[in-house]
Amino acid sequence: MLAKYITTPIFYVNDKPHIGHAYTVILADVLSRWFKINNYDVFFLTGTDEHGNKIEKTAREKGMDPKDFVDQISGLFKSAFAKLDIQYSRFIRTTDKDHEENVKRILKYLYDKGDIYKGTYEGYYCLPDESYFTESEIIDGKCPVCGRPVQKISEEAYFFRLSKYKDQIINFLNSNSIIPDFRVKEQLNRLKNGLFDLDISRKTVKWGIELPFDNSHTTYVWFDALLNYLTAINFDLNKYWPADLQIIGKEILWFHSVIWIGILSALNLPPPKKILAHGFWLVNGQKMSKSLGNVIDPVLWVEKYGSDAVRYALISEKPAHDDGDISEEKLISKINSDLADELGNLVYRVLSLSLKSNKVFEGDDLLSKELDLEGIKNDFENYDAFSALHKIMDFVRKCNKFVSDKRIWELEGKEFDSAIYSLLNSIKSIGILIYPFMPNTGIKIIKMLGYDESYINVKNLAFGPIGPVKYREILFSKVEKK
Ligand code: ME8
Repeated sequence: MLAKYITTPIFYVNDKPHIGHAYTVILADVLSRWFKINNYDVFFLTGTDEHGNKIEKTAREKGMDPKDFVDQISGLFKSAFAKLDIQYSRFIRTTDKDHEENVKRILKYLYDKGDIYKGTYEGYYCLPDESYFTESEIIDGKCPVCGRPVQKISEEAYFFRLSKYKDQIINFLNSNSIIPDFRVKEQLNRLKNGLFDLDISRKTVKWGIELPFDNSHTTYVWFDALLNYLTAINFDLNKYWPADLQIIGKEILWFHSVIWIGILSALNLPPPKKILAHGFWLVNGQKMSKSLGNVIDPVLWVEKYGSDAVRYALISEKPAHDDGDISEEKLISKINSDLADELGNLVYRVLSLSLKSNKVFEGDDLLSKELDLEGIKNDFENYDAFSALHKIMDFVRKCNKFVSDKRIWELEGKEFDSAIYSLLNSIKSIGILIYPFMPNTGIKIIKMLGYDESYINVKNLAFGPIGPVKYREILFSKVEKK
């Protein structure tokens, strides 16, 4: 069985998950499920990033012990992901024992190899972003990423010889491995300012993994965090590394396309095959923030509209690499038009007609040519879930048009049979193809047609005798707009 290793970033546990976090894991889940129904052995990793100053500070502010605090918030991520039907292989936490051991083992290896050395760190630190900047990077004394004030600091620290691996990093950046490719230039431009060794330890932070060779320091949270991708597959590195796809948001591409590649090179490991840097969700054109009170909680949406609708709305709204706007109105209009009027309606009308005769349908294939299966497969190979979903929905629309144009409810005999044969097979294909996006809907469709869940596999897409239909149900009801 061919293996596929797909990862998401591990999320900071300073607050509960919002719709942006939900999007990343949904995208990873959609792609993972596609490869699963193509008979790949998929390892899908997600989890939480739990060390560092910011988290320790947030915990203290809440009067909590950091460990109790991270347990609580990590639990919220886990339960949100369960509600969103995220079928991960492992939910890793950087406080997991095996991860802490792995980080120490790797640090020791790099230290013994001479790739980690002691020096003095001088620079500027942005606490909310857990990021360090040089004098030339900060803008008017503010963080170049978030615009908040930075602190000047000078302290003893251990450094990772990132500069030693510049060639490998540049090779990676030029290797066609980043989606979308226009982001490569941004990283190469930033590299022109020089590539400095990375300070990877903190004396001042207590909530972190101690360095195995100097216990007065803890490991810088990003160095600790990136290694999660290896901890999770330590049991079979040969099989799963290099990762096939590492999905991240565009704001952390530097960490993944430069620092991470440097660390991997030092470990003599190849870089990931692809990194997909997706864009950001805005709400009415604005960044989500607590102070604006516009943070969308995915769990509330799932409770109101179901996880399939939320998954559908996010994936269909924009190509992954773009920024986009999301709102409850948009979600509702997608439920009403795409899911109730198009998909739900197609399944309900065709199955209602089929149920009138309790038989196996055979006949001429009048519809499979309308399905761009090659295009869909190709989109998935390019990790373009947005484009694949639109092709599937185009097919749904074509099937509805076929029903109306042919007035199939008026057909009889062989003509009726061929129409129903074609439509039931099309609906079967739609059930299988829509499953990665909307697993509950895919399963419902397949069950109505008389198959069980294990039938959901790309090898079962071919048209053939079909029926009798078991039952029919309404997949999506319209939601009234307030
Ligand atoms: O950066 N729109 O964690 P994080 C879309 N722990 N996606 C969004 C988003 C938005 N508005 N906001 C966040 C970290 N995301 C580190 C990662 S990996 C070794 C360590 C998503 O909790 C997006 O995927 O800040 C982004 O990369 C991730 O959440 C950052 O989550």
